[in-house]
Amino acid sequence: MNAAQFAMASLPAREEFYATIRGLNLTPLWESLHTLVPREPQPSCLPALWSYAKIRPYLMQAGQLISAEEAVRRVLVLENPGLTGSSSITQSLYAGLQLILPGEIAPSHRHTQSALRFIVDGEGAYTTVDGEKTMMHPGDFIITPSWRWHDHGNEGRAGILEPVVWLDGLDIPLLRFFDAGFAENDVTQAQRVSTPEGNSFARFGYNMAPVKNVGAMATSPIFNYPYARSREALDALARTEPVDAWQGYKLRYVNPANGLAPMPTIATFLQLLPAGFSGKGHRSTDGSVYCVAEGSGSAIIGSETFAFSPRDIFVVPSWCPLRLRAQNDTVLFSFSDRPMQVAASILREAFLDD
Ligand code: GTQ
Repeated sequence: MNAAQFAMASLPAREEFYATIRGLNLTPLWESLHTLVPREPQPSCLPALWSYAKIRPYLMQAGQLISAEEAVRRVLVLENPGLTGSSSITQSLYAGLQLILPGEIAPSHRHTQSALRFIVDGEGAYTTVDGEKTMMHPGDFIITPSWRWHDHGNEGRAGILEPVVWLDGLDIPLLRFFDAGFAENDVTQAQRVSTPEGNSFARFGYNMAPVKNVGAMATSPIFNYPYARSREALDALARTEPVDAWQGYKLRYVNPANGLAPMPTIATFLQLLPAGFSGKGHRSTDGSVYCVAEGSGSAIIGSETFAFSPRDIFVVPSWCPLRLRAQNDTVLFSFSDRPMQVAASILREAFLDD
């Protein structure tokens, strides 16, 4: 048969054939090849921004409806409008805003999902990871490694008792994809603190490392990267080197034990955009979640423009160009699944001319 004959004869015959083989758990690749192997990424994930000012009243309302103890984690999930029902902000990552009120404890548990916290609002909360406690301050980037016990609490600070809110970022969708999720609850609500606060930072937080008993560490042994220090680094860069036309002054957080990202599945970044910055477009296959630490401006994501203010969160889908503008000095925290893509040698990025 020639091509024309195939086209003429085939349509009903093909449909019948597909129906028949469906019963044998078979499907024809040629009907879906272009979707399965696209010319370039076709994310279901959509550009979106969550205004903190709009969300905060609902978070506080949640605080009146359920306790942290009953909820286990009192979180409003930031669900991507293109991924409804999946509790995902990108195809591979989860994000949510967690609230803990003064006096509350979010009970100890552990899971194979890795978690990051970026502190958004309020003082006086802490997290304890495997018996080491760290206080949270706005802008701090805190890690909960895979399979480590962790509980969170809010005991106030210097007489201040206020709600504390942070952004949670987890690799929940990725572990769901691999069917590799395990979790268990601890026997106690709050762990006994067995390591004095600051011990991990003293060992690894000063460009030095212990000389004894350091094994392989897939996740960073620093579990609180304080904002004050990261901010200082960006400030010094802005004083001492020219600005990058695409990303301003952007640094990645590092696992000092191996030089890689702080977590095996999630990379994190902090960048400073000087007042008046108007960046060129950049795109990469690692869709990213941004949280505004300071300043205001706009994110042009694909063809949509989102004005941002402090504490807002926005998401940039894979391969979607991002252009950043800053009205005043702006600091953005961000995270993505970059380490997974680097490990698989599939990461692509492009710095555009405009
Ligand atoms: O704090 O352990 O937003 O287990 C989702 C799942 C936070 C946590 C989330 C979690 C946590």
